[in-house]
Amino acid sequence: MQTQNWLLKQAATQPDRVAVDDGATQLTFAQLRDRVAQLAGQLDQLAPGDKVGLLTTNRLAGYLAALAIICSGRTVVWLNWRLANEELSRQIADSQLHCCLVADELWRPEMGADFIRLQKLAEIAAAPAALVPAFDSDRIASIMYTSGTTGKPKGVLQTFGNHFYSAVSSALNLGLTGQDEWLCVAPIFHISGFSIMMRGLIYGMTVRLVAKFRPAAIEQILAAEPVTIMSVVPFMLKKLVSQRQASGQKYQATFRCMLLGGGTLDRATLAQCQQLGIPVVQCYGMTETCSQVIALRASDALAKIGSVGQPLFTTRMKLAADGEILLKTPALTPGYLNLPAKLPAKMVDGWYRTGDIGHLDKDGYLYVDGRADEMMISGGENIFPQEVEQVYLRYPGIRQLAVVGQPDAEWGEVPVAFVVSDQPLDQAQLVAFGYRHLAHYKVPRRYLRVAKLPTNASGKIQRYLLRKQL
Ligand code: S0N
Ligand code: MG
Ligand code: MG
Repeated sequence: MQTQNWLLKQAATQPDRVAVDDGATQLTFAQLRDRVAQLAGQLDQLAPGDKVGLLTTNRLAGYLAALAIICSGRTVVWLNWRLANEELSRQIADSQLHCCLVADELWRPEMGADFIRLQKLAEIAAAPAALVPAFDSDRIASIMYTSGTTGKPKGVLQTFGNHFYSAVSSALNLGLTGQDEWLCVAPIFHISGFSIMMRGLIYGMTVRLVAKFRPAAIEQILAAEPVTIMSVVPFMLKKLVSQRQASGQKYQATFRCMLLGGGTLDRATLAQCQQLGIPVVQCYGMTETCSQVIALRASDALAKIGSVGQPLFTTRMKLAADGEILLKTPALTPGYLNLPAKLPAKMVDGWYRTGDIGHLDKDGYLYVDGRADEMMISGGENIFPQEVEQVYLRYPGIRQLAVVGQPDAEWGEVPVAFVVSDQPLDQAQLVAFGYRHLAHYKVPRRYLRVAKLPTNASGKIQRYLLRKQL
């Protein structure tokens, strides 16, 4: 299947509608098309290859660069700017990038010649390029890395078809009006944020781009601007609730949906949202499904508090005997970069095994109860203990360690390490070591020295026993 290039389509049919607004600059779809064509021409001069890395925060320059990459027929490889250098290097090597675009705010002089500062790209003399006229549904639009139980990050392939089905399914659930404006403070390097960009192009909707999550500033936007929908993770919603309680300020009456994903939220905060009239719609999805595939209807939000809802129109869901959530959806990734056997290994009879455990109520609404593996979620970021453990096994004197999640009121969960070591543990040095080699959110907050780790008969660490000790 082919569709007309979504940006060209919107620029032709509603050229004067605002496509993106970062609070300082507003670009209509026609202006966005022209800016993207200009950047695509500059990108062609670099001859960056068919895959281009992008390291950016949610700033307009990064937003434009992403669109220039995909609208020039290339694939954007999203890089999480919170990662440590060696983590980024592994992903860049894995995706065989020749060129990585870097937002000015993240640029560091020690970055090599293949890292092109967006400012430098904008200075290249070039004529605007002709953007690809159509998007093939099977073409890879984007790649996002996720970690896993092997501790090795995998590049999730996302096609234009995946993005299209995802956006249409979301609209069939949440509805779509000509006035919709979606606030995007969720990182665009995650599918929580990038899916908003894609919806913007597919719906012809304004995206209100916000570079940094500051609760008071977000509240100000929701109180003063015609934003109708915002995507949040639990951490963000808790901060916004506290902010609202402190300020007493109300959001615009047109604000109709706080789309909550990326982890579970405690019932007390959900009840506070009810009291404050914040219209929370819980949803469930992942990088592999190009964002939400299961969601509540706004009308069910109160009656089904705590549930993530029912499958969206194009998704089917069932539970395995052990409660694992299984999915069939056209938004499912066609696979992982360079790892052809990986997705088939996660399929059972044509169903995708999510790794999440859940249960259904009598009406068929899904509740997510936990994970089949050891993954934890801190502030919407997934952490696989194996990845952290592999790094710390390089630390002098550490013979064995196990990282487990400790419940945390602010972040949801934070990593804590149980360590078998020849030497006494220096907490500050252990943290400093982690900060050099890992994204900061992956670094254990505490290190507990133990004589040995509990294992079962086959030698596997029994992490649940460690979690009990916390
Ligand atoms: C929560 C965020 C915004 C916190 O970041 P903030 O406040 O900007 O932090 P900084 O000022 O940069 O740093 C301050 C200190 O905090 C540490 N830190 C930052 N983030 C974390 C974290 N997550 N955990 C622990 N610590 C953290 C910093 O390191 C710093 O400390 P020091 O100085 O010591 O380094 C930020 O974390 C954030 O943006 N989180 C959200 C990420 C996200 O969007 N995740 C979702 C991923 N899932 C999906 O994409 C699938 C689901 C989905 O698509 C979806 C999700 C939500 C809503 C809708 C959908 C949908 O389906 O459409
Ligand atoms: Mg506006
Ligand atoms: Mg940091």
